[in-house]
Amino acid sequence: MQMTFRWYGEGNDKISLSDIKQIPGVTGIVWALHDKMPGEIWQPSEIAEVKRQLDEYGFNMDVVESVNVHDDIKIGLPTRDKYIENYKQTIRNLALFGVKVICYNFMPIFDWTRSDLFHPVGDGSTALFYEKGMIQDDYNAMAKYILDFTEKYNMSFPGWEPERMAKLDELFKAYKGVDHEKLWANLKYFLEALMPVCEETGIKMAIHMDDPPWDIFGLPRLLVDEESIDRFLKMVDHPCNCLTLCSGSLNANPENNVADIVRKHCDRIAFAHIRNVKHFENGDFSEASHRDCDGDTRILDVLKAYHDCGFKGYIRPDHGRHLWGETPGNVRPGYGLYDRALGIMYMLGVWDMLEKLKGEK
Ligand SMILES: [Mn+2]
Repeated sequence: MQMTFRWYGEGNDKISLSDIKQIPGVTGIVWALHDKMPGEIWQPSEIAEVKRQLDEYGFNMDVVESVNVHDDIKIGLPTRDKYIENYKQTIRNLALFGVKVICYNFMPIFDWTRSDLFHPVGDGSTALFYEKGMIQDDYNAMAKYILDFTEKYNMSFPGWEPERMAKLDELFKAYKGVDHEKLWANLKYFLEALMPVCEETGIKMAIHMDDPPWDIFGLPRLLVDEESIDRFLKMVDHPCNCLTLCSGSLNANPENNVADIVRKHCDRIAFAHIRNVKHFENGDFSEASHRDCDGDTRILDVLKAYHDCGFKGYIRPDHGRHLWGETPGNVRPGYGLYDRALGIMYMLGVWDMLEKLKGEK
């Protein structure tokens, strides 16, 4: 297991590389060129600049999250081939700098979705929250909440580019007719086109689970449970076609047993997101600390499953709560410093103990 930490880049993240360096056990930074629009080629000179910054602190740049997929590819428009060619070129350019894993998602229009970004947890901290009743029919209300927030605090969220969101109605029109089967077919087309370049460069494509793992606003979502993950891996049965297994995304549906999925597909998990989720009876959920008993994801079982499988891939704390003065405007929702650092120490504590017990056997 290789511990990593997501960082939004110089001038785009209040957390510094020097801060991250002080968290024990972190060897790599999960990074991206956040000013790139989906479909644009990432240029070697731009990647080189990030590499220079990370080298200064001895961090590797093995994992990119995300290279976003252009809507034309997801919709399956004739123009998709041009964007797929661009994606291939980005893969080749990233390989020049030693990148090993590209995390991406294939969610139509919206990326992760929440109804409250700073919901009180009850102990003075706040966390991302999903109120089921609020995310039903009116996509404009939800999008307005997120976009007003980004505008007020002068932030941009990956997958929530204002340029795209300004054309929401148009996007919904373009996705009309893209049902589950069509979206599966478009995902297959995309991956089959990429696999030869992945093979040539050794880069793994690691799809992120859909968050939350069910259809929203009438839009189909694919990577939602064990069955759909099985289907995905079989559909393009190639060692470079991998998963970013996000425990929090999957466990937003309490029926999903994340540890079972880890054991079943460990060799195809390139990147592990560890996050804990607390469920409420009405279907709402809140994100929680990484400690097993603070949520319902069974973090200990998940970590044990990775350990039992001899997991060699990358892992990171996913979202964290906002603590100790982290408030709207001075922290990226879900991506504060403190709770993610605490999460790392919790995970490393569990892992070190599992290693020790293995050694004593
Ligand atoms: Mn995740």
